[in-house]
Amino acid sequence: RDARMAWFRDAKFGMFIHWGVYSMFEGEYKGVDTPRYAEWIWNNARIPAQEYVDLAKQFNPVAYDPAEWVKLAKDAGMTYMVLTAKHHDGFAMFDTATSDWGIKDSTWGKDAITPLKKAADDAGLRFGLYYSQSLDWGNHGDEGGAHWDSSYSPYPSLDRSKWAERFNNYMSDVAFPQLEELTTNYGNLDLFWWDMPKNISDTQVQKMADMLWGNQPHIVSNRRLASRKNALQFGDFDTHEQSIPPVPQLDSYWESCMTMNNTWGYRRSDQDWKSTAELIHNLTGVVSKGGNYLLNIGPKSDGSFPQASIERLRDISEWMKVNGES
Ligand code: FUL
Repeated sequence: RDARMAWFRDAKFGMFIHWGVYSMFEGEYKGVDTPRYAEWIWNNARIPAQEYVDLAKQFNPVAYDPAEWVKLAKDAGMTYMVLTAKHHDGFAMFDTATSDWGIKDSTWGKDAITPLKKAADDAGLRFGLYYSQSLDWGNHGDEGGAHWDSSYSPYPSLDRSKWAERFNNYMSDVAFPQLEELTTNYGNLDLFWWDMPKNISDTQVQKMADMLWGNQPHIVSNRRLASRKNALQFGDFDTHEQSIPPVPQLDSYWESCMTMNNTWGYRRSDQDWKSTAELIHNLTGVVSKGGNYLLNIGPKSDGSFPQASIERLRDISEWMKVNGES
Protein backbone atom coordinates (compact mmCIF):
# COMPACT_ATOMS: atom_id res chain seq x y z
CA ARG A 1 0.00 0.00 0.00
CA ASP A 2 2.75 2.47 0.81
CA ALA A 3 4.18 2.02 -2.69
CA ARG A 4 0.77 2.64 -4.19
CA MET A 5 0.42 5.77 -2.06
CA ALA A 6 3.88 7.20 -2.78
CA TRP A 7 2.75 9.75 -5.35
CA PHE A 8 -0.23 10.79 -3.22
CA ARG A 9 2.01 11.36 -0.20
CA ASP A 10 3.94 13.95 -2.25
CA ALA A 11 1.10 15.26 -4.41
CA LYS A 12 0.53 18.41 -2.31
CA PHE A 13 -1.77 20.32 -4.64
CA GLY A 14 -4.54 19.23 -6.98
CA MET A 15 -7.40 20.60 -9.02
CA PHE A 16 -10.96 19.45 -8.36
CA ILE A 17 -13.38 20.11 -11.20
CA HIS A 18 -17.16 20.20 -10.71
CA TRP A 19 -18.65 20.39 -14.17
CA GLY A 20 -21.92 19.07 -15.47
CA VAL A 21 -25.31 20.12 -16.79
CA TYR A 22 -26.04 21.77 -13.41
CA SER A 23 -23.45 24.34 -14.53
CA MET A 24 -25.99 25.59 -17.07
CA PHE A 25 -28.27 26.94 -14.36
CA GLU A 26 -25.44 29.04 -12.94
CA GLY A 27 -27.09 28.71 -9.52
CA GLU A 28 -30.36 30.31 -10.66
CA TYR A 29 -33.77 28.89 -11.35
CA LYS A 30 -36.43 31.12 -12.98
CA GLY A 31 -34.30 34.17 -12.30
CA VAL A 32 -33.98 33.44 -8.60
CA ASP A 33 -30.77 32.56 -6.85
CA THR A 34 -31.01 29.16 -5.16
CA PRO A 35 -29.63 28.33 -1.71
CA ARG A 36 -26.65 26.14 -0.93
CA TYR A 37 -24.43 24.43 -3.49
CA ALA A 38 -25.14 25.18 -7.15
CA GLU A 39 -24.50 21.58 -8.29
CA TRP A 40 -27.46 20.52 -6.11
CA ILE A 41 -29.88 22.83 -7.91
CA TRP A 42 -32.18 20.14 -9.30
CA ASN A 43 -32.87 18.94 -5.78
CA ASN A 44 -32.64 22.28 -3.97
CA ALA A 45 -34.90 24.22 -6.33
CA ARG A 46 -37.32 21.32 -6.87
CA ILE A 47 -36.95 21.60 -10.61
CA PRO A 48 -39.39 19.41 -12.55
CA ALA A 49 -37.45 16.57 -14.12
CA GLN A 50 -38.57 17.38 -17.65
CA GLU A 51 -37.31 20.95 -17.37
CA TYR A 52 -33.93 19.81 -16.11
CA VAL A 53 -33.60 17.21 -18.82
CA ASP A 54 -34.73 19.62 -21.54
CA LEU A 55 -32.20 22.26 -20.54
CA ALA A 56 -29.50 19.62 -20.39
CA LYS A 57 -30.01 18.97 -24.11
CA GLN A 58 -28.53 22.38 -24.82
CA PHE A 59 -25.28 21.62 -23.01
CA ASN A 60 -22.68 22.61 -25.57
CA PRO A 61 -19.16 23.10 -24.21
CA VAL A 62 -17.71 25.01 -27.15
CA ALA A 63 -15.00 26.58 -24.97
CA TYR A 64 -13.85 23.28 -23.43
CA ASP A 65 -10.07 23.32 -23.83
CA PRO A 66 -8.52 20.46 -21.82
CA ALA A 67 -4.96 21.48 -22.68
CA GLU A 68 -5.66 24.94 -21.27
CA TRP A 69 -7.21 23.50 -18.07
CA VAL A 70 -4.15 21.32 -17.60
CA LYS A 71 -1.77 24.19 -18.28
CA LEU A 72 -3.46 26.40 -15.69
CA ALA A 73 -3.25 23.56 -13.17
CA LYS A 74 0.34 22.65 -13.91
CA ASP A 75 1.60 26.24 -13.92
CA ALA A 76 -0.04 26.71 -10.50
CA GLY A 77 2.02 23.80 -9.18
CA MET A 78 -0.80 21.28 -9.13
CA THR A 79 0.18 17.66 -9.64
CA TYR A 80 -3.21 15.99 -10.01
CA MET A 81 -6.73 16.57 -11.26
CA VAL A 82 -10.08 15.09 -10.29
CA LEU A 83 -13.04 15.51 -12.65
CA THR A 84 -16.69 14.86 -11.80
CA ALA A 85 -17.48 11.89 -14.05
CA LYS A 86 -21.00 11.81 -12.58
CA HIS A 87 -22.41 14.01 -9.85
CA HIS A 88 -25.65 13.54 -7.91
CA ASP A 89 -27.87 14.47 -10.87
CA GLY A 90 -26.65 11.25 -12.48
CA PHE A 91 -25.58 12.91 -15.72
CA ALA A 92 -22.60 11.00 -17.14
CA MET A 93 -19.85 13.23 -18.51
CA PHE A 94 -18.62 10.18 -20.43
CA ASP A 95 -19.79 7.73 -23.04
CA THR A 96 -21.92 5.17 -21.25
CA ALA A 97 -23.92 2.27 -22.60
CA THR A 98 -26.03 2.10 -19.45
CA SER A 99 -28.26 5.14 -19.81
CA ASP A 100 -29.07 7.95 -22.23
CA TRP A 101 -28.66 10.40 -19.38
CA GLY A 102 -25.20 11.55 -20.37
CA ILE A 103 -23.10 13.85 -22.48
CA LYS A 104 -22.76 11.43 -25.39
CA ASP A 105 -26.39 10.53 -26.01
CA SER A 106 -28.27 13.53 -24.63
CA THR A 107 -26.12 16.49 -25.53
CA TRP A 108 -22.69 17.17 -26.93
CA GLY A 109 -22.18 13.77 -28.54
CA LYS A 110 -18.64 13.39 -27.21
CA ASP A 111 -17.00 12.03 -24.11
CA ALA A 112 -15.53 14.71 -21.82
CA ILE A 113 -13.10 12.51 -19.92
CA THR A 114 -10.98 11.25 -22.83
CA PRO A 115 -9.48 14.59 -23.93
CA LEU A 116 -8.81 15.74 -20.37
CA LYS A 117 -7.15 12.47 -19.45
CA LYS A 118 -4.97 12.77 -22.55
CA ALA A 119 -3.99 16.35 -21.76
CA ALA A 120 -3.18 15.37 -18.17
CA ASP A 121 -1.08 12.41 -19.37
CA ASP A 122 0.77 14.62 -21.86
CA ALA A 123 1.62 17.09 -19.10
CA GLY A 124 2.54 14.44 -16.54
CA LEU A 125 -0.34 15.23 -14.17
CA ARG A 126 -2.01 12.45 -12.21
CA PHE A 127 -5.65 11.99 -13.10
CA GLY A 128 -8.69 10.90 -11.11
CA LEU A 129 -12.47 10.73 -11.30
CA TYR A 130 -15.23 11.73 -8.92
CA TYR A 131 -18.23 9.41 -8.97
CA SER A 132 -21.51 9.68 -7.05
CA GLN A 133 -22.15 5.97 -6.61
CA SER A 134 -25.34 6.07 -4.60
CA LEU A 135 -27.10 9.39 -5.04
CA ASP A 136 -28.37 9.53 -8.59
CA TRP A 137 -31.48 11.59 -9.31
CA GLY A 138 -31.53 10.90 -13.03
CA ASN A 139 -31.17 7.12 -12.99
CA HIS A 140 -33.42 6.19 -10.08
CA GLY A 141 -30.66 5.90 -7.53
CA ASP A 142 -30.83 7.36 -4.05
CA GLU A 143 -32.70 10.66 -3.73
CA GLY A 144 -30.42 12.12 -1.13
CA GLY A 145 -32.85 12.86 1.64
CA ALA A 146 -35.05 15.12 -0.44
CA HIS A 147 -38.75 14.65 -0.07
CA TRP A 148 -39.55 14.24 -3.68
CA ASP A 149 -43.07 14.18 -4.93
CA SER A 150 -44.49 13.85 -8.38
CA SER A 151 -44.48 17.58 -9.09
CA TYR A 152 -40.74 17.95 -9.14
CA SER A 153 -39.38 14.43 -8.92
CA PRO A 154 -37.40 12.79 -11.67
CA TYR A 155 -39.32 9.69 -10.54
CA PRO A 156 -42.92 10.58 -11.28
CA SER A 157 -44.30 7.23 -10.24
CA LEU A 158 -42.46 7.12 -6.96
CA ASP A 159 -43.72 4.32 -4.79
CA ARG A 160 -41.87 4.19 -1.49
CA SER A 161 -42.51 0.49 -1.06
CA LYS A 162 -40.58 -0.21 -4.23
CA TRP A 163 -37.66 1.97 -3.24
CA ALA A 164 -35.24 -0.81 -2.28
CA GLU A 165 -35.93 -2.75 -5.42
CA ARG A 166 -35.43 0.31 -7.58
CA PHE A 167 -32.18 1.23 -5.84
CA ASN A 168 -30.83 -2.28 -6.38
CA ASN A 169 -31.82 -2.09 -10.03
CA TYR A 170 -30.01 1.23 -10.34
CA MET A 171 -26.93 -0.37 -8.82
CA SER A 172 -26.91 -3.35 -11.15
CA ASP A 173 -28.06 -1.57 -14.32
CA VAL A 174 -26.20 1.73 -13.99
CA ALA A 175 -23.68 2.07 -11.17
CA PHE A 176 -21.78 -1.23 -11.54
CA PRO A 177 -21.62 -1.10 -15.35
CA GLN A 178 -20.58 2.56 -15.25
CA LEU A 179 -17.83 1.75 -12.79
CA GLU A 180 -16.68 -0.98 -15.15
CA GLU A 181 -16.69 1.53 -18.02
CA LEU A 182 -14.80 4.15 -16.04
CA THR A 183 -12.17 1.71 -14.85
CA THR A 184 -11.58 0.04 -18.23
CA ASN A 185 -12.12 2.70 -20.92
CA TYR A 186 -9.61 5.37 -19.88
CA GLY A 187 -6.35 3.53 -19.37
CA ASN A 188 -4.55 3.94 -16.12
CA LEU A 189 -6.37 6.04 -13.52
CA ASP A 190 -4.57 7.37 -10.46
CA LEU A 191 -7.41 8.27 -8.14
CA PHE A 192 -11.05 7.52 -7.51
CA TRP A 193 -13.17 9.93 -5.52
CA TRP A 194 -16.36 8.27 -4.29
CA ASP A 195 -19.09 10.46 -2.93
CA MET A 196 -22.21 9.95 -0.85
CA PRO A 197 -22.51 6.27 0.09
CA LYS A 198 -26.12 6.54 1.19
CA ASN A 199 -28.04 3.28 1.52
CA ILE A 200 -25.38 1.18 -0.14
CA SER A 201 -25.18 -2.40 1.17
CA ASP A 202 -22.03 -4.22 2.24
CA THR A 203 -22.39 -6.56 -0.72
CA GLN A 204 -22.56 -3.60 -3.08
CA VAL A 205 -19.59 -1.94 -1.38
CA GLN A 206 -17.56 -5.13 -1.71
CA LYS A 207 -18.45 -5.51 -5.37
CA MET A 208 -17.46 -1.93 -6.15
CA ALA A 209 -14.16 -2.30 -4.31
CA ASP A 210 -13.41 -5.56 -6.14
CA MET A 211 -14.17 -3.92 -9.47
CA LEU A 212 -12.16 -0.78 -8.75
CA TRP A 213 -8.98 -2.48 -7.55
CA GLY A 214 -9.43 -5.45 -9.87
CA ASN A 215 -9.39 -3.20 -12.91
CA GLN A 216 -6.99 -0.58 -11.53
CA PRO A 217 -4.64 -2.25 -9.04
CA HIS A 218 -2.64 0.93 -8.42
CA ILE A 219 -5.54 3.29 -7.93
CA VAL A 220 -5.83 5.38 -4.79
CA SER A 221 -9.27 6.13 -3.40
CA ASN A 222 -10.90 8.27 -0.75
CA ARG A 223 -12.88 6.71 2.05
CA ARG A 224 -16.34 7.58 0.83
CA LEU A 225 -17.21 4.29 -0.86
CA ALA A 226 -18.96 2.96 2.24
CA SER A 227 -20.85 4.91 4.87
CA ARG A 228 -20.44 4.71 8.62
CA LYS A 229 -23.39 2.34 8.66
CA ASN A 230 -21.52 -0.24 6.60
CA ALA A 231 -19.53 -2.99 8.26
CA LEU A 232 -17.09 -3.01 5.34
CA GLN A 233 -14.83 -0.02 4.84
CA PHE A 234 -12.44 0.68 1.98
CA GLY A 235 -10.23 3.53 0.91
CA ASP A 236 -6.79 5.00 1.30
CA PHE A 237 -7.21 8.57 2.43
CA ASP A 238 -9.53 10.79 4.44
CA THR A 239 -11.22 13.80 2.98
CA HIS A 240 -11.65 16.99 4.96
CA GLU A 241 -14.36 18.86 3.16
CA GLN A 242 -14.08 22.65 3.36
CA SER A 243 -11.79 22.41 6.37
CA ILE A 244 -8.18 22.05 7.41
CA PRO A 245 -7.29 19.96 10.46
CA PRO A 246 -5.97 22.11 13.29
CA VAL A 247 -2.92 19.95 14.00
CA PRO A 248 -0.52 17.99 11.76
CA GLN A 249 -1.52 14.45 10.79
CA LEU A 250 1.75 13.13 9.49
CA ASP A 251 1.12 9.43 9.86
CA SER A 252 -2.05 9.18 7.77
CA TYR A 253 -3.04 9.97 4.22
CA TRP A 254 -5.48 12.83 3.82
CA GLU A 255 -6.66 15.67 1.70
CA SER A 256 -8.53 18.92 2.25
CA CYS A 257 -10.87 19.77 -0.59
CA MET A 258 -12.08 23.33 -0.73
CA THR A 259 -13.91 25.77 -2.94
CA MET A 260 -12.51 29.11 -4.15
CA ASN A 261 -15.84 30.82 -3.42
CA ASN A 262 -18.80 29.12 -1.68
CA THR A 263 -19.96 26.57 -4.23
CA TRP A 264 -18.48 23.63 -6.15
CA GLY A 265 -20.56 23.94 -9.30
CA TYR A 266 -20.56 27.30 -11.10
CA ARG A 267 -22.73 30.03 -9.58
CA ARG A 268 -22.81 33.34 -11.39
CA SER A 269 -23.80 35.41 -8.38
CA ASP A 270 -21.14 34.03 -6.05
CA GLN A 271 -18.35 36.57 -6.13
CA ASP A 272 -17.15 35.76 -2.63
CA TRP A 273 -13.74 34.65 -3.83
CA LYS A 274 -10.94 33.81 -1.44
CA SER A 275 -7.91 35.98 -2.07
CA THR A 276 -4.79 34.46 -3.58
CA ALA A 277 -3.04 35.07 -0.26
CA GLU A 278 -5.70 33.04 1.53
CA LEU A 279 -5.45 30.21 -1.01
CA ILE A 280 -1.67 30.08 -0.61
CA HIS A 281 -2.06 30.21 3.17
CA ASN A 282 -4.43 27.22 2.95
CA LEU A 283 -2.10 25.33 0.61
CA THR A 284 0.97 25.79 2.78
CA GLY A 285 -1.06 25.03 5.92
CA VAL A 286 -2.39 21.77 4.51
CA VAL A 287 0.94 20.65 3.08
CA SER A 288 2.88 21.47 6.24
CA LYS A 289 0.39 19.32 8.19
CA GLY A 290 0.99 16.39 5.88
CA GLY A 291 -2.02 16.62 3.57
CA ASN A 292 -2.89 17.53 0.00
CA TYR A 293 -4.94 20.55 -0.98
CA LEU A 294 -7.57 19.80 -3.62
CA LEU A 295 -8.77 23.18 -4.82
CA ASN A 296 -12.01 23.35 -6.76
CA ILE A 297 -12.87 25.01 -10.04
CA GLY A 298 -16.48 25.20 -11.20
CA PRO A 299 -16.29 25.75 -14.96
CA LYS A 300 -19.16 27.42 -16.79
CA SER A 301 -21.29 25.14 -18.92
CA ASP A 302 -19.41 26.20 -22.07
CA GLY A 303 -16.25 24.74 -20.52
CA SER A 304 -14.52 28.00 -19.67
CA PHE A 305 -13.16 28.67 -16.19
CA PRO A 306 -14.55 31.69 -14.30
CA GLN A 307 -12.23 34.65 -14.81
CA ALA A 308 -11.70 35.00 -11.03
CA SER A 309 -10.48 31.39 -10.87
CA ILE A 310 -8.08 31.92 -13.77
CA GLU A 311 -6.66 35.05 -12.13
CA ARG A 312 -6.06 33.21 -8.86
CA LEU A 313 -4.43 30.25 -10.56
CA ARG A 314 -2.14 32.63 -12.45
CA ASP A 315 -1.24 34.52 -9.29
CA ILE A 316 -0.46 31.24 -7.54
CA SER A 317 1.79 30.28 -10.45
CA GLU A 318 3.74 33.54 -9.98
CA TRP A 319 4.18 32.65 -6.30
CA MET A 320 5.24 29.11 -7.29
CA LYS A 321 7.97 30.44 -9.59
CA VAL A 322 9.62 31.96 -6.53
CA ASN A 323 8.60 29.56 -3.79
CA GLY A 324 7.73 26.26 -5.41
CA GLU A 325 9.91 23.22 -5.89
CA SER A 326 11.53 23.23 -9.29
C1 FUL B 1 -20.25 16.64 -1.35
C2 FUL B 1 -21.24 16.84 -2.49
O1 FUL B 1 -22.57 16.70 -2.05
C3 FUL B 1 -20.98 18.22 -3.02
O2 FUL B 1 -21.88 18.56 -4.03
C4 FUL B 1 -19.54 18.28 -3.52
O3 FUL B 1 -19.39 17.40 -4.61
C5 FUL B 1 -18.57 17.91 -2.40
C6 FUL B 1 -17.14 17.84 -2.83
O4 FUL B 1 -18.94 16.66 -1.86
O5 FUL B 1 -20.45 15.50 -0.65
